[in-house]
Amino acid sequence: MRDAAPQTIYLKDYTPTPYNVAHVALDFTLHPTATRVQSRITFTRVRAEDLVLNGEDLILKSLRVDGAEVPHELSETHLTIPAAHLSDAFTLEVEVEISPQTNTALEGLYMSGGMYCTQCEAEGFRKITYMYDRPDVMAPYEVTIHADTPVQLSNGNPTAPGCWTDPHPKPTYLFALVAGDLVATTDHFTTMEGREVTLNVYVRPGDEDKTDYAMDALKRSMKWEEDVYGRPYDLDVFNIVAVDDFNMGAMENKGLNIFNSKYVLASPETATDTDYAMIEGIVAHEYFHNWTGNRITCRDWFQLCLKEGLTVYRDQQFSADMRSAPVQRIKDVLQLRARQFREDAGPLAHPVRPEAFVEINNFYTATVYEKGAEVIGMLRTLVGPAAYDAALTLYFDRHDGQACTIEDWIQVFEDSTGRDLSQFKRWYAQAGTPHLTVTDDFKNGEYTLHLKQKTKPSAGQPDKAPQVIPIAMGLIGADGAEVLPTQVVEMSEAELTLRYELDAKPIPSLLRGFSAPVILETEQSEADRLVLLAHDTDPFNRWEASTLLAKSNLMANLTAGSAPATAWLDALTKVITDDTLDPAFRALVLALPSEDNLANACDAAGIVPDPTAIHSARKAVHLAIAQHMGEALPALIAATATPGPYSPAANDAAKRSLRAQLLRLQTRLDGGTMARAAYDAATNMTDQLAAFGCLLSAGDTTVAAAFEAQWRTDRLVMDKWFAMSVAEADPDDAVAVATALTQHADFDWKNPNRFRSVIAGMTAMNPAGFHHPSGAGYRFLADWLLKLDALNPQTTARMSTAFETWRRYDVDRQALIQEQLARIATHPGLSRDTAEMVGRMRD
Ligand code: 0A1
Ligand code: ZN
Repeated sequence: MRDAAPQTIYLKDYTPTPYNVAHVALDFTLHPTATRVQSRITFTRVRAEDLVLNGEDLILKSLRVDGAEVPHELSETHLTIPAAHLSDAFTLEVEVEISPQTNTALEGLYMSGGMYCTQCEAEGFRKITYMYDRPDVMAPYEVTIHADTPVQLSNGNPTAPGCWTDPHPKPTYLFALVAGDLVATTDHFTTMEGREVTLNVYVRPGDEDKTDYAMDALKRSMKWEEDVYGRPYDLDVFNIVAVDDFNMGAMENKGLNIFNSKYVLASPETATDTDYAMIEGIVAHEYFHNWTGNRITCRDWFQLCLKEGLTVYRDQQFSADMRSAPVQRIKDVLQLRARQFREDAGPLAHPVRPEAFVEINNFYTATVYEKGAEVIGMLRTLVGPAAYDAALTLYFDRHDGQACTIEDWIQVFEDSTGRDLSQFKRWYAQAGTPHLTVTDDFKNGEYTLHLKQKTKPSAGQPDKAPQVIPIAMGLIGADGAEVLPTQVVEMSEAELTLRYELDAKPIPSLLRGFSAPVILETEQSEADRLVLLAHDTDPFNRWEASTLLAKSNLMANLTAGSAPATAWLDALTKVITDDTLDPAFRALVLALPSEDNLANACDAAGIVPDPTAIHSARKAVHLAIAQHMGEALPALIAATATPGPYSPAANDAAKRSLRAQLLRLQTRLDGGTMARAAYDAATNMTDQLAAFGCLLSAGDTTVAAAFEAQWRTDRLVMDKWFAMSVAEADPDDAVAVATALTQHADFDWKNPNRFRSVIAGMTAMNPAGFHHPSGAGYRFLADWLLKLDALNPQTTARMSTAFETWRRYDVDRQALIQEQLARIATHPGLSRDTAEMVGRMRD
């Protein structure tokens, strides 16, 4: 393993390096097990100290300083050259040997399906050669690749075959190299400055008919970045490469973005609408990093949210502009609550800017990314859109080419707006989701709202100070008319009272557009929620009202076996059948809170969640909705068909998403008759997969084999087949189904996508199966984590978070989970990544 005694790294210990790097030249001679890397790095001295460079799993072949051999020391993780042998400016020439083929961790230079590729964020470069592998050391690069592959790529502009020059100084984590048998789809973009840019999407031969959408998304991203942020592209080529074996979604390497192939490849027959939307968002995200991340990078990894929060915020803005803004916002908040609120409420809670870590790869989290984006959104709400634009312009002007901190970021806003944002910075420092409790009162023509904020203690943070919460709010009359249009109230103390002179008691519509990532607790009645569902002018809060109604009806079913309230079913049917509303919005209204969400709701209400009962309650409420809709259900299924050729555009996708929800309901009534017809008639993967899921849930015994026979050779579609087969299994059979799938000839567990399909198909998509009282789900997860950990610590550590909610459950389940966590923690040779995660979850 990498490190015998894992060290904790602290933000407070940051120190700049004693040497700067002026230039990096790399020469690669590629070979699966014996790649040679020659580096020529020029350094300039800042302080007369030893030169200590990172390097892991490298075989050193030669080392020279200004052409001469010098004494040096090697450890498992570092190369040290004593200061006495170094001058003010010198060139270090090193040759190392590495073995990409045996690099199963997928960090550094590795092989995927016969092609060479790299992943250097966060600390992968140290597995390529000796270097300061940290983001604040930036240099221009020159790269030469010798290989017998048809294509050889690196960062920057090509100067000759296999030769690349990147003039923009960059840190090691943005270095990339790709070589293999690849084919390109090529297009062009002319920037606002008149630069002609060649755009390529490289894929494996046979996949070239699935690149159009990624290319289209790239061109739209480049244009949007110019129109909205005024930022043009800055090289002559922009390359995207699709790779099958990849730990994450994609990587923003300068001029050479590397993508998990599932976020590039799309055809109507093989990709769903959700895939198309993800491709659009991720292509944009990686492209936007060129300014927020690459041109302006992070001083150290504690500042990760500087690039990630801002870039997520920007890709969300982009997707909102490309599609329906309210629907995008609802989906972003659903994600935030499902992943980030869950993280913030458990043992893995950490601030948006953490202050300590053992393994930085464990901090590419929903908190850094999604809560980081919410913090930017709150800043924009507080200062206003024009001031936000001005601050961003100042940020780009002031910090271009630098490695920055959150302090630099906030300073830009303070300087451009004159505001004191010192209290706002708490959003970066305090972990946990604030609870905002609101009570109201109406007396003698005065309406009063009392607001209180409180954040629960979290690991290392027993007391939390009040944060600045922008609350976008309006007031609605009992008749549904708006009596106060949206205004933004700033709450900066623990308590706040608001007063309004009114004729009658209104219904408050708080946190419009979800203006802050907080948990709102109100005493709102079901009747008031029905008024908001029908009349709120804020689409987010209309949806929020529907979610709260669904939740209370589900909770009533769960705790008392009560049938859903007729008033809610009537209101729901009215919204779902309202043709004036966006079908995507109606689909979101119809989507009941997830099983995990309900488990959390139980926990919040002081009830120990029973995953089996939650599963049944959701089914029962689904059935009640279907029965209540009556004839409207099949009529709407017919009306939401999208005949004609498939288009991934938002309008058609919206109809398909509503139709998929309706088909789910219909399946509860007819046992799958209509889903079978839909399956047989499907001409695109969105419709086919939706019907497939319905049929599996109805216990159809033939559809799985038919789907498999149809798609056996398509690895991305087969990932869906694996995942859906586990997700839709009866909870009592889920472990058996998943276990059988791990014995399937195509279960390549070393491929992170395939591994996730089956393992997360269980842990995330079949919670009642995962939390089965037998504990078999927990054992299944632990078995596979231990197996993968020896090869790929990063993905293992990430997937261990399935256990993070263990405290919610009953003592028996708690004991069963603890048993598995202990088993993992004490496993000999456990990776630093997994050890840190499991350790934090056990604490
Ligand atoms: N920076 C990339 C995601 C990424 C992060 C970490 C990785 O390895 C530890 C790989 C990719 C992004 O935000 O898209
Ligand atoms: Zn990113």
